[in-house]
Amino acid sequence: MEESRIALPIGVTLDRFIKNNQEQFQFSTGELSQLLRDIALASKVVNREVSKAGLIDIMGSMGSQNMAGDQQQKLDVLANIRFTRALTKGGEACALISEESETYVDLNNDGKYVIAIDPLDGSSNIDVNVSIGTIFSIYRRKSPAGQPIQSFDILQKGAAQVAAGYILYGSSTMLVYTTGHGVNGFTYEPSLGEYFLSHPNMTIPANGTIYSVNEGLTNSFSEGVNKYIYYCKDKKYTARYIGSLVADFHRNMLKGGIYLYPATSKDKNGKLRLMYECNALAFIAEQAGGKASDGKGRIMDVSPLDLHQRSPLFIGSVQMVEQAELLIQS
Ligand code: AHM
Ligand code: MG
Repeated sequence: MEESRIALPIGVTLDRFIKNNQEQFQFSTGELSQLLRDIALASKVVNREVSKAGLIDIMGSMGSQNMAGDQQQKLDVLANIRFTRALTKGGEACALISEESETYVDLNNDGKYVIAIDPLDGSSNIDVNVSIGTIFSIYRRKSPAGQPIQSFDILQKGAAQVAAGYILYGSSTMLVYTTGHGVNGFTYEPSLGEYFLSHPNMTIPANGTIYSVNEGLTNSFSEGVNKYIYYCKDKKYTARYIGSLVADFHRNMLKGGIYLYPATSKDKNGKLRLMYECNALAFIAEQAGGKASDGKGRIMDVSPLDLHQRSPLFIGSVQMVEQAELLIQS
């Protein structure tokens, strides 16, 4: 019988890609490369658990809440453990902050890097078999060594990120990351246990026709935000909203679009976290030629004051984000 699938040529693995591009890093000692490899390894373990979620008893709520008051899912907790362990072993990081942990996790005091992570984003979608993701940011600490100082080493602006990325556990699993030299995407081949370069030099179309927002909240958005939503409807744009930021962002990055989670009358700073969600995706968006704003200005220029600070987010195709800013500020 004739083989109906087209075999792709053996591609570049993530490991080889990281190694080949190591000299692009500002401080190319190999430690940042190792951190990226550790994150990739942990994501393979999480991927295995996510893909078995219907079969083994890891779906559903832990019955506990994280510090932001959200219900923790078992998989949230597991993913947090997997990434924390993977990043502890190598000694490259001095601190880890996570959406699932109240305070920072003290790692190796000689480590040069600080990691911010949302181990499992879109967690309300776990039980219903919808795409979820992991989001991470890597910063270089400012103090030379010793116990990291939260206000100095950890609470850095997004503009200080040295790397950022996400893993999308979807119809296939993808890892997308940047170190400030463009954005590259890798698809996981489960039978080989490897990520392969599948989306080199990713760019976001400058304009698009998709808008992604929780429209059920329009009554609590500002007039300016609603003006932009009416603008999208007038233009007959397509509404697409999964409720998993990574999945919504990834689709819009490939096809052109905008994702918005504005402030609401209840949540004055919106829902998303600056350090775990907004900054990482903002870095990727900008590196792909897109834009990320909090409605007033560039997300990556915001000075964080708190580990779990929230921020409104408008992100995606540059022309769409600029149009949204224009109407919000009018
Ligand atoms: P989480 O980190 O607790 O999963 O929350 C973040 C998620 C995003 O992935 C998603 O875009 C948003 O919350 C959906 O929120 P809502 O249900 O209010 O539309
Ligand atoms: Mg999240």
